[in-house]
This record gives sequence, structure tokens and C-alpha cells, in this order.
Amino acid sequence: MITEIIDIRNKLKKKLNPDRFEHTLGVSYTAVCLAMRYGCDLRQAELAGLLHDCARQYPVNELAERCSRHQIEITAYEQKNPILLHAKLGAWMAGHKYHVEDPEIADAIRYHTTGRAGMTLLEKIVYTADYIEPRRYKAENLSRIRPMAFQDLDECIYEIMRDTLEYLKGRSGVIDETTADAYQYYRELHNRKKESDRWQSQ
Ligand code: DGI
Ligand code: FE
Ligand code: FE
Repeated sequence: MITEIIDIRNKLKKKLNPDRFEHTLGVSYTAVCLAMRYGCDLRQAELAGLLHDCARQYPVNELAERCSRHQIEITAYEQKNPILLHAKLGAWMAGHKYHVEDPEIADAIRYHTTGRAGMTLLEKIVYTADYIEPRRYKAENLSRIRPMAFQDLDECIYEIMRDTLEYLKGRSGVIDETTADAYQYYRELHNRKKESDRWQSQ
């Protein structure tokens, strides 16, 4: 089991550029920390974290081409924003190139960029670890979001999605349907929690 993880890490080191490899290690270990906190399988978290961006090194035209070659469905939105395809192609590569044949890990990779409504614990962990890992520095609110990830994962995901949507709206104005559905779902959870907190404090 340890050799499996070390082998994958060594392979990724050769494939990814140094910054992406650092990010990959950061996501992997952060996912393990969150798995310890929330009682998720540590091996699944470490592997999903390691492999989540395994298709990120391909240029966008190649992502679309490789997806077509492997009969991976490309939506109209992905056609216009092919960077999103690194998640779907990565999920395929985890099984076919890295021999990790675990559908739960594949889904955690597949939904790491957009999220989705009603994510599994593993999916939530990888989605969150991708945003808060120690090498990430771009988001302004990371100092607030990082501790939140270890206090209330759903609430943290709501905050990450709100920020991501804000950022994306500023860029293109159009949002992927899966991302929009996911945001609606976690916003609903957030509102319900706020409502029940209000009742309890009365
Ligand atoms: O692969 P990473 O850089 O670690 O992070 P990521 O997989 O979350 O995001 C990859 C890129 O995808 C990033 O430049 C932002 C963009 N992105 C994320 N969600 C959406 C999106 N782009 C579009 N167009 N629509 C989305 O919903
Ligand atoms: Fe990614
Ligand atoms: Fe990533």
C-alpha cells in the first residue's frame, strides 16, 4: 500500500511541473488531515489528493482531444471552457494510467473543480483541500477559510463556492451547470443552518 502511493508520487513528479507537483502534495496531505478530522478513509483521501490534477499538464486543445479519444463526454460548456476537462480526464487516468480502480476516488477527482450537489465526504475533502492547501496563496480570504474547513466542512464549502463564483462571474459571466447546482445546494444548507441557529438562540 505504501509502495503504491510512493510509486504514484514518483510518476507524478516526472509528469507535472514543479509548482503543480508541490500543489499535488499539498492537496494530498491536506486531504489526509481533513480525513482524520472527519473520519474518512485515509488511503482514499491521500490517493485522490495525489491524483486530482494528474491531467492538468495537458494544453487545453489536447484535453479535449484526449477526452474524445477515450469516449469521455464533453458538454457544451466544457467545449467552451476545456480546462474543466482536466477533472474528467484525470478521473479516467486514475484508473487507466495509475491503476487506482476505485469509483469513489474517480468521482472525487471528477468533481474536484466544479463540486456537485450532495457531495460524498471524500469529494468534499478533495474539493476543500484543493482550495486550502498550504501552497495556495491567491484567494484573499484563506486565513478565514482554512480554520473553517476543520470546524464545519459544509459551511466552508459554501464559502469556497461563493468566492469561486464571484471570481468566475468577474471573468466570463457564465457558470457551469454543475457548479451552479452545487452552489445552490450548499447555500441552501447554509441558510437552513442559520435559521436553526436563530431559533436555538431565541
Ligand atoms: O486545477 P487547479 O488549478 O488546482 O484548480 P481547479 O481544478 O479548481 O480549477 C482549474 C481552473 O478551472 C481554474 O483556472 C478555475 C477554473 N474553474 C473552476 N470552476 C470553473 C472554472 N472555470 C469555468 N469556466 N467554470 C467553472 O465553473
Ligand atoms: Fe484541478
Ligand atoms: Fe488542484
